[in-house]
Amino acid sequence: MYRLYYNPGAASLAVHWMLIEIGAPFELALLDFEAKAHKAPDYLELNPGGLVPTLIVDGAPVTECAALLMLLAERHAAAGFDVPPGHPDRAAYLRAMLYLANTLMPAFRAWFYPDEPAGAANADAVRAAARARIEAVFDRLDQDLAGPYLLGERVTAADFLATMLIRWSRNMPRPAAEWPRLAAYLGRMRARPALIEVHAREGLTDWIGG
Ligand SMILES: N[C@@H](CCC(=O)N[C@@H](CS)C(=O)NCC(=O)O)C(=O)O
Repeated sequence: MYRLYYNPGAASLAVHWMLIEIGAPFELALLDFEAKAHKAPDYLELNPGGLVPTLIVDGAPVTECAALLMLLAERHAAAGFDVPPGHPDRAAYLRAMLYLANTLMPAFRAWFYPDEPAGAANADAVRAAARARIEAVFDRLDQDLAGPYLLGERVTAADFLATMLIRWSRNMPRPAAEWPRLAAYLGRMRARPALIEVHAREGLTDWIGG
């Protein structure tokens, strides 16, 4: 039984979504960000950065959204989301996961927490730079889309990460859906029943329900 520490719509969403897709038994632990539950000592023992997600796997905490997606895909390979060593798409898979985690995720961090890098006085400049970086990634994803899904004909762990990150652009000046191939891609991903289900379970009503 897995246990997922989450906050609605946060970086835990992709993990929650994959847990539903693979049909693994899990329980949820909601962290109230307003109450700073993610900075409480008992949670910091699990996740010293005070971030979500944390997934308890075989009794031990594992952090980092991208790592968790790859781990779950590998542990539940029958669900078909893994790209194992030796597979022809392996290099593209590793590249996609690390590119999204290293490039797009930190840019969103800067967009949503613009005071962090250089204080409130520089928040506008940080946001502008973050927006430019995010839009440059969307240019590239739009160009690189290898088929109906990120790596081609089938959904992999990379699609969970990409879709969650893309969702975060929904209220930005240029949401990802303004890129034509990304819009078609999102149409396919957003039709997945488990993505609709995770929105319902996390009480999210925009983007999918709205
Ligand atoms: N690199 C981490 C980033 C996680 C992250 O930034 N989570 C955000 C929510 S999307 C968070 O916990 N924010 C609360 C905070 O920073 O206090 C991961 O991929 O798991």
